[in-house]
Amino acid sequence: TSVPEAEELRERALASLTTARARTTLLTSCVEDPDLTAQHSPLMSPLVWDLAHIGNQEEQWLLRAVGGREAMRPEIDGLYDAFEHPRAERPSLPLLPPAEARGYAAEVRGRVVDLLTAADFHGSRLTEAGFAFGMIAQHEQQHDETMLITHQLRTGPPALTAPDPEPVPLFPGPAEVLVPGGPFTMGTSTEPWALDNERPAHPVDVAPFWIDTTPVTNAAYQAFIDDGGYETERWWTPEGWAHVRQHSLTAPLFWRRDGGQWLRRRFGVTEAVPADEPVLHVCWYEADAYARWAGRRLPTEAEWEKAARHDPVSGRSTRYPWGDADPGPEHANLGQRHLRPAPAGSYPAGASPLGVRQLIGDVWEWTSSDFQPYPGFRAFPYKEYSEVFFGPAYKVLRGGSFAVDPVACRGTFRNWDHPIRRQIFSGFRTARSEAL
Ligand code: AVJ
Ligand code: FE
Repeated sequence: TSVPEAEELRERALASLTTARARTTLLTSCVEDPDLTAQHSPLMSPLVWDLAHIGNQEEQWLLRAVGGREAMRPEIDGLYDAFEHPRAERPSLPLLPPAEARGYAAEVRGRVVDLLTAADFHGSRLTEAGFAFGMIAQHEQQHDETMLITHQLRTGPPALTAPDPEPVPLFPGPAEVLVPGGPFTMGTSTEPWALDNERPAHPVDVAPFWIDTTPVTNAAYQAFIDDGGYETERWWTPEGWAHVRQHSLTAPLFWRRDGGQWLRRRFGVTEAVPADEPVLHVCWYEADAYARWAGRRLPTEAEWEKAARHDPVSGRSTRYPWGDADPGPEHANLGQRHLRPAPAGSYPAGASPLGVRQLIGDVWEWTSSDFQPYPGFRAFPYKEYSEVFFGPAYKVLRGGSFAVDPVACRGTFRNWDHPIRRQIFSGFRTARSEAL
């Protein structure tokens, strides 16, 4: 490594870790300690668990695996192992109290910063191009999104505020575009901080299809509700129908009907459901049923990525819909700058070459695909990040939400969850096959 290159990697690693920690600090200092140790939903950990888990993962990977240091507090590893204790169980564990959890995470970080000054970015596959540091920055940001979900589930007065996205001119359309058929490169072998499940790059042949130019809006989704969508069995898969019946689902999570209108609770504030915003907090079953009602379907994961990355002029797959430049505020609603998605049709500068908007940011988009490894997949650096989740129990989500930081967002980035999940910042867009 030349000196300037190593210096650049060091700065990028430090900046990414610092940005993540500022967000973690915000999310764990905007409420009083009892709100950190309480469980706001059985689906979520107490916030104080995420905080110490962030520190513990950083200690295990950066101080121990990269730095070769001894464990600081080996007795706590088990408490913060996500596989040892399901979320519902975590409040009853002898967790570090808030002040200790903060102190532990800060102590780990201080030692990581020391280690970074002498880091060798070509020492091993783990440190190549600063991968381990990037992985840990992404891990912290992913838990920050998880903590933001916990904040949304928490009841009581608002703890967080952020400016709303700028109002935008009405999106002129078209409502859908045709993505030409043919092969494209899916996944990556060159993006230095891409995680194991995004690798390797491989060709995928995709038949021509049409895809929505924006995510499905609340207004469009409300038309499905008003048309009796939740009461009509034929729009649902058998599992989806059983699920909506059993749980009496009638609308997205956090929606409530008040006389003639729909209201929703959003980070402690109740508001009228905004018509032009992408629908949020729907599960895969709801997204799939809506698409069938609309005479359409969810895109496959490969279709989504082709729409997001394939440049029809060069034939190359770009890092993002707008090209290879890192995301800026003009491209996408990312990084918790806002506490909501921007209206459908926002961010013209972030559009793909074919004019598909908001593929990155705003809402995670459900795809029709199960979470599966790419051909040639190798678990790295640990099986519990991706490999143990491969299979039909999880559906892939793409594109990232307003709560995703740019460090954890790429055209290749893959998220996954159970098809019943809707506390996550999930929405969708629809597609249809080109009639041949
Ligand atoms: C990729 C978002 C599904 O939160 O369960 C965090 C990320 N993995 N710690 C999750 C993750 C380990 C993961 N998701
Ligand atoms: Fe984790």
